[in-house]
Amino acid sequence: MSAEVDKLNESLSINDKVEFRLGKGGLKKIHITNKMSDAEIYLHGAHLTSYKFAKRELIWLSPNAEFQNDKAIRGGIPICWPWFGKHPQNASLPQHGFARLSNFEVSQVFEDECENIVIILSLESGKKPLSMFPYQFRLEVKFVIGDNLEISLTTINQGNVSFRVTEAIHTYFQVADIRQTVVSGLDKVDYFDQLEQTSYTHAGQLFFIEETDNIFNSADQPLQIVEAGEVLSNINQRNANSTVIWNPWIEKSGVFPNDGYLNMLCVEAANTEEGALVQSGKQHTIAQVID
Ligand code: TA6
Repeated sequence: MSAEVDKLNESLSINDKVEFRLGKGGLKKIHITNKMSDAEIYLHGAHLTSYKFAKRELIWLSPNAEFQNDKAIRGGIPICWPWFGKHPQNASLPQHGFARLSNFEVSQVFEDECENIVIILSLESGKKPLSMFPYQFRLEVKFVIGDNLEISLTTINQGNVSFRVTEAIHTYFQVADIRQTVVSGLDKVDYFDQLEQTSYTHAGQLFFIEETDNIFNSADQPLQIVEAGEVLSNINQRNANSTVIWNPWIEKSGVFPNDGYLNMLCVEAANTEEGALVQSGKQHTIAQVID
């Protein structure tokens, strides 16, 4: 495995800025250091596990996260694709799709004109059983790492028939105490409460006193995570019909450590329900930008 890491470093590393390393569980990862930010991305799942701006960590990763080829990493930024949640027809298929369980190839690594580091990881249909998703596709996950973090998923339809995907950039934000945290930008926005299976219209800021699993209709409006009066993150999304907000609270926090639910909040750019249509020969991109 370290020979593979050496090979990646020979062809794609950038001096003092981008280095391939052997990460936890022997999985390959990319370490990025920029002027103001540092990040870490595993090729398994194209999964970002850390983004620090001015040394402050913005992303929550479970201290109990498992790093194995056949498991999704808990925390960080899982990529849910080509379906979000349960598969609509076949419940035996993995929740949130197979991207977060797949090993991605490194397509491009470069520094752009604004000194951002750009990493593009890809996954192609040839590597996946047709029974999972019977279409010819290429998925590109692009990370632009600089004074903010931009993540985009581009679904490219390489076949002769159109298909739909549902998807999410399932970001786990780090907070000190979820009970002191609010999300603003959702006033008067309709949402579907997944726990009650009922639709509502939200009013004011969103605060957290219990398990929350809501799918908000999105007009790609800007959002903010604010804790005890301090803005922790500004979040913008593009081409997403939904924003999913999730905290499992105590009983459902599963592999989280004790009280881990207090330190995290998922705010996800997503295409849920009918998802996104990708016509033959065309592509679709969803993005989330965090600063
Ligand atoms: O995005 C919210 C959600 O779909 C929740 O319903 C919850 O199940 C969560 O994702 C985590 O899913 P996971 O498969 O990673 O345990």
